[in-house]
Amino acid sequence: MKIGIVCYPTYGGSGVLATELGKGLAQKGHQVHFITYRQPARLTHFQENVFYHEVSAADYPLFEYPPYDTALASKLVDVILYEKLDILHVHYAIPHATVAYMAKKILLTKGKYIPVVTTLHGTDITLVGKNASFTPVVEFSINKSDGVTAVSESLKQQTYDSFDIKQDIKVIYNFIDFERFKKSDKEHFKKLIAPNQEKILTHTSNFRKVKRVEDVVLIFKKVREKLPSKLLLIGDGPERENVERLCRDLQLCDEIRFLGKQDAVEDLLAISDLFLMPSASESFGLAALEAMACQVPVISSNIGGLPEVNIEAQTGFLSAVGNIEEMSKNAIQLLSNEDTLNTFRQNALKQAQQFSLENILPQYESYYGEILEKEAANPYQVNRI
Ligand code: GMT
Repeated sequence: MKIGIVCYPTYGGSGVLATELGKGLAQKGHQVHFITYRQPARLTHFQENVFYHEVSAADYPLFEYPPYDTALASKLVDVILYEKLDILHVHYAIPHATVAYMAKKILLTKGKYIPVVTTLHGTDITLVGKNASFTPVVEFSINKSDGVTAVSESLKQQTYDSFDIKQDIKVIYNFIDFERFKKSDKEHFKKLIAPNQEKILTHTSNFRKVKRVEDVVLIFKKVREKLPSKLLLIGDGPERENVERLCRDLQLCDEIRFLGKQDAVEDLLAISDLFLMPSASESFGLAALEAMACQVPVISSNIGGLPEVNIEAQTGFLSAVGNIEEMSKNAIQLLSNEDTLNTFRQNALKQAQQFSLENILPQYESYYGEILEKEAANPYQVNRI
């Protein structure tokens, strides 16, 4: 198949997932064309069957906001026609599903039909989509997609609850590449961070408010009162300054390392004992899955899709958003008993294996097949209007 992929090229979960999906499909012999405004963060090396097309929105003094949507639609029309793509898969509804619809309509006037699959990732529904000013556009664009997937049952339900959706939404979970995310021996590295065998707690995110990174620090403070430990904060974003200030106020700066955006997250997970994800909203929690694949148990909130990933009292513990007391109690209990910790490590790996690339990728392939067959059976009726 010749597949076009549109996503945010940043370090966010949706961009990571879309890029890994494209790379996986290319490895299986499909031709994959990424159409984004910047080279996706995880598309760093040359790979057979992978192509990249950059969208550049014109910058002209008249435009207060560069017209990205128009530029993307034009690029889609051009690439889909020239490369003769079979299907377009857009990640994140806003504005990608809307722009895809526009490109589809333009292409019809040129005698080309392109089916569009939209994958909902979370904040496009839970935060942005629910902003009343976006609702009509998001709802329309989802309904006009030829196929719609969501990354968890919880997100699927939230989408039905928030919008008037006429489409069947198929749940295809996020996945993990075990070639990359696996426990490896990084003892030398561990000694640098935790010279006295302190426990290592880790958090990865884009430091947006929704991630509640301050809770991570407060949980760590309580853990540290009972157990010698260190905290690794990976990633960067708008809340970083506040979090740094909190660390200073609590006099924890010597115990906490701000590592910024890291490419080799797996090396840091390899030396971690516990992963913290106290988010206020999380449609799936790809970062938690990455940790589990590296045999790191998870203390998380029980929100959104997290209970579908992190299993209570098996792979970690889940608490109500903001329940720092309970999260730290569970963390201390888990870290205090080496046998229990090892059992949780094994459980985390086993649970993560259900979300392997090998299990999930064929689900996307057969979904594309279904959409294309539907179109072939009914060429003039399927969603062309
Ligand atoms: O978490 C973020 O802020 C990034 C966001 C994105 O769209 O890039 O992540 C969302 O998509 C990920 C991949 O499907 C999910 O694993 C995250 O749970 C989801 N984030 C939220 O729902 C807050």
